[in-house]
Amino acid sequence: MQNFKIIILGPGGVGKSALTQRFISGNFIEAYDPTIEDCYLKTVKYKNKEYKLEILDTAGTDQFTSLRDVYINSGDAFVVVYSIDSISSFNDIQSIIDQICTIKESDPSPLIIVGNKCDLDEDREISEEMGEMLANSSRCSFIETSAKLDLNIKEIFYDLLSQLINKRASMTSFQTAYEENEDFKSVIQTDTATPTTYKPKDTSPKVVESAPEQKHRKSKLCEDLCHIC
Ligand SMILES: Nc1nc2c(ncn2[C@@H]2O[C@H](COP(=O)(O)OP(=O)(O)O)[C@@H](O)[C@H]2O)c(=O)[nH]1
Ligand SMILES: [Mg+2]
Repeated sequence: MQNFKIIILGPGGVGKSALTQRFISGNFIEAYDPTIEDCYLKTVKYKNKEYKLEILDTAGTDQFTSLRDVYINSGDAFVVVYSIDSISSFNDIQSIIDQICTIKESDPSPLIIVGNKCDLDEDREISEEMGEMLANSSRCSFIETSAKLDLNIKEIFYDLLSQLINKRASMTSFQTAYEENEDFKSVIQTDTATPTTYKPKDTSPKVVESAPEQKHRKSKLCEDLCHIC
């Protein structure tokens, strides 16, 4: 079974833990604990194949930002979250995206920008168009979500999963072609996964809930960083 590590990044209080919990357990957390930093495992079914997702919910508070390099290095895909009712959270995510680009050598994909708390429309400070523009300029996907209303949460992970599968497949076909024919290197065009902008709708494939794996588990990364878990 293929295994992918997804890192959830963003400033404190935007709903990273709430959307992670919503995806893992289906529950919404009202309480705010800025220090929570956990790894979760979930097996999902996508196009008749099973994949294991390791999801790292980072704390995102200022004193921990130096750890971001470590997380980004270890990640296969990234969810960068702001809150639609907070312009400062939107401004803060640009530096996170820049950091991912630097570490991943200008190719941040697969990455999805998430505008969470879209249920708070009356307090909205960031329009959907602003989120889309940032995603277009960063060449990544974009989605607005509500962890509270369970809106578009699965779509975050299925967007990344489809990009991850495409990326790994194109890398494998490139590798095979390269091994078979040296000249192929100069002509091959790799398929890059297409970033997507979502409108709310629920067409996601079924999630296979694998009971023992849903429990919090200390990953290798967690073990390395266990002083903060
Ligand atoms: N209205 C609303 N509140 C949310 C939503 N997601 C999270 N929250 C609340 O925002 C606060 C911070 O959420 P949390 O997940 O702990 O933020 P984190 O620091 O980014 O992990 C908590 O009180 C959550 O209940 C949402 O979609 N809508
Ligand atoms: Mg949190």
